[in-house]
Amino acid sequence: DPPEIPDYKTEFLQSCLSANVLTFGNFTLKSGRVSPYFFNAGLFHTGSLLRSISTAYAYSIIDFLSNTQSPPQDFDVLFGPAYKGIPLACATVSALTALAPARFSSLSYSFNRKEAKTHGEAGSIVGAPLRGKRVVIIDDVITAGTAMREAIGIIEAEGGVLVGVIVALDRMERMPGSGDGAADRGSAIGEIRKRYGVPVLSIVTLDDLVGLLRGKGDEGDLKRLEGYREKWLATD
Ligand code: OMP
Repeated sequence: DPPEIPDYKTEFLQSCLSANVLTFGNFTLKSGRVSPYFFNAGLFHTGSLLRSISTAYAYSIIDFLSNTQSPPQDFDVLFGPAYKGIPLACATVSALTALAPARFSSLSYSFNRKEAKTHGEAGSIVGAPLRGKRVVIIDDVITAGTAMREAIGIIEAEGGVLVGVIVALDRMERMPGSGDGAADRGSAIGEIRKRYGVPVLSIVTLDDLVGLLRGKGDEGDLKRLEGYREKWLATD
């Protein structure tokens, strides 16, 4: 039997706020957008925070697999793009195996080197080889989708078969280069779903964060968050 699913979304958001993984201020993003909040997964560096984030990823995957209408999609490798995806992939494979050993005990992880090696074992992948394997990518955040498209390119070049994507936070933003035209308002996540035909999961979304902050958080932070959301929110 699959394990019972606790309220992992709220628990996860609360641990993000208390560890300052989610912070409020003025942040220039990779896409050039200036955001009133930032999610820094690199701060999940203590043993208990690593357990907390990897357990939340694991519950999201198990939750999806036990609720999906389509036949549950098994996968062979959890791929964590360098650098931030590496500890996430390792810890989440371990968490999945602890929560559902029968299902996940032969699940592997792997990650890419940023620079290809020229000596010793060749190649740019460390961990399970990807050729012919069903691969799920694990990463921290999707904003405009650039980092994710790069990771998908690596999987394809290595001969892996992409079957899913999971991130901790879906910022629910539209893709880069978006003007104000209705056709340009698609989400980064929606584009990946359509183009590759795979599920894209997130532990939490910007909506979950806004929901938690309403009534609890700082009024000013909440206002800025809602304003930013209004400006960059995707329509699908
Ligand atoms: P995109 O490539 O635009 O989807 O941005 C995702 C990447 O931006 C993540 O992998 C992070 O490196 C970084 N990022 C964060 O870590 N946290 C945020 O809240 C926002 C970003 C970002 O720059 O958009």
